[in-house]
Amino acid sequence: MSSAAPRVPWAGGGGITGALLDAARGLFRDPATLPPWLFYDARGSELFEEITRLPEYYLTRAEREIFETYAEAILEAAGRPSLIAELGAGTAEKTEILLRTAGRCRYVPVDVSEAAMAVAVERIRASLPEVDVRPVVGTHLDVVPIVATGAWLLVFIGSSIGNFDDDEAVALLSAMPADRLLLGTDRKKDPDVLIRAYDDAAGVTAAFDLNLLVRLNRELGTDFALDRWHHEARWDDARSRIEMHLVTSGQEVTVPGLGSRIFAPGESIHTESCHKYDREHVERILRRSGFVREVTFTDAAGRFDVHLARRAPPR
Ligand code: AVI
Repeated sequence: MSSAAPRVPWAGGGGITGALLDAARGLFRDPATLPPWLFYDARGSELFEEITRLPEYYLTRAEREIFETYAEAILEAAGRPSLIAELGAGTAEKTEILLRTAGRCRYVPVDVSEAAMAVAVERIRASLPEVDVRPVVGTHLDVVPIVATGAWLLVFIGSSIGNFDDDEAVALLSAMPADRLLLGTDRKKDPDVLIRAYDDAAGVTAAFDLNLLVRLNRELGTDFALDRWHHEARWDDARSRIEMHLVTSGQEVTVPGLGSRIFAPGESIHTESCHKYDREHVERILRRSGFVREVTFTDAAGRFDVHLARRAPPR
């Protein structure tokens, strides 16, 4: 790896097949990796929706509680923005709570999943006709040319920032010309609670993880034998993150156009990192990205935070 400026992994470019092939190059690294944006084909988006309803996956419920309790206070703190853009909007169910309170405004949701976005756009247009919805199917950085510099609120919730390491998170947030930022982060907590949230009893997260291989077999012609791979969630305390891995009992895998790799028994593909934060960690990322935290909203059980930050004045 070069020591060049950190890449923003969801920057995309080159069309979906080119992006998939590029992503598959990670299979030849040590350790092997695949990027988390690959999860969200139509089936992956459905499985993610199921994850958000699992008893073990508290994140979505905790964040929704924050929106239901504090929507008015959040908008007040954000200066009642007339333009709200959201990265990785998905089905935008939590943001809809904010939009309902906001009233007349423009909403620019951005997501790689066209299916999830279609659901969100149809629902919000039907229930909130005063909101002017302008969807963008694309990667995070595709929002930049759409919104003007200045008075807008960037919404980045669901602990999606957690998929990035700190340098990547800073590169992404620094590229956003918003003057206000609403950032949802999951708190560091008992590792057993975290492991269960990412390895649920019903096996939905396992199916979500394994769907990556189904997708690569279908769209790139790889030959992953699904019965030779299983899902694992691991807690890395030093990095303060859950890592999702697909672990093999051993297989030689061929990626058409790129070659073959022998995976020994016990080797894994690292498919996702989900960082967990304390207040200082969030403030450090915000400061490095040119924002200052103004106020933090937390659910009653103290599991999840939503921070409202403002662009720091130039020094
Ligand atoms: C979207 N993202 C922030 C979720 C998370 O919690 O890191 C994705 C996820 N992966 C497994 N379960 C949920």
